[in-house]
Amino acid sequence: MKKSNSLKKLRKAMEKAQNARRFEHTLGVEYTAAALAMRYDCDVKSAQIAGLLHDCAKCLSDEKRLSICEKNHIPMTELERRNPFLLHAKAGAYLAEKKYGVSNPDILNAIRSHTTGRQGMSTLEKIVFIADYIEPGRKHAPNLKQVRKLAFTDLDEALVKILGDTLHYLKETGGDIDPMTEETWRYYS
Ligand code: DGI
Ligand code: FE
Ligand code: FE
Repeated sequence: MKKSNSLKKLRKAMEKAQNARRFEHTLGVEYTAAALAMRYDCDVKSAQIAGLLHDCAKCLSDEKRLSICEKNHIPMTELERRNPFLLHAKAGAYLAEKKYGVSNPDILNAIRSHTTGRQGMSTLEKIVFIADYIEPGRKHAPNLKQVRKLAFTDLDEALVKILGDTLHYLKETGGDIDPMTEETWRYYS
């Protein structure tokens, strides 16, 4: 698969790597990221590649995600070890580079930061983070209608709203909050 990051090949690869529902989500993120890239003068193909690959490690087992990170000396926090689903972002960035032949660091960063965000995100990183949340297949997030409109009006405001709603949801459900999610929210608020 190396060096073969044409969109068609990547779509085929994701169809194989993911279950049907996740693959639908992947396609939704691909074209939503493309639309946001058009709106915000970002490279459209990069947005498509990042959208297609952002969840490439989502359908692996937790053991596999942990072993990818361990073997390749990717630093993990205690919280990530306790919630290895969070590692699908870091492991995904690794696979995007080594297995799917992506070398553009902005695309790799967008995959790596797509769940918690981070300080100083690029426009592409914000686009993928937001597209992940608003793509048409998402149905249950609060304020979805408002956030979808906001995404095409003000990228940073949309980012803050999504992070705020996610933190609120995690507090309500008692989910372990990654300090990175709070840090990103604080940074952009
Ligand atoms: O992989 P997806 O489901 O498409 O989307 P995602 O990678 O953004 O993951 C979404 C989930 O991640 C959602 O249920 C909220 C959760 N999440 C985001 N930040 C944190 C978090 N979960 C925990 N436990 N802690 C966080 O800080
Ligand atoms: Fe994800
Ligand atoms: Fe996703």
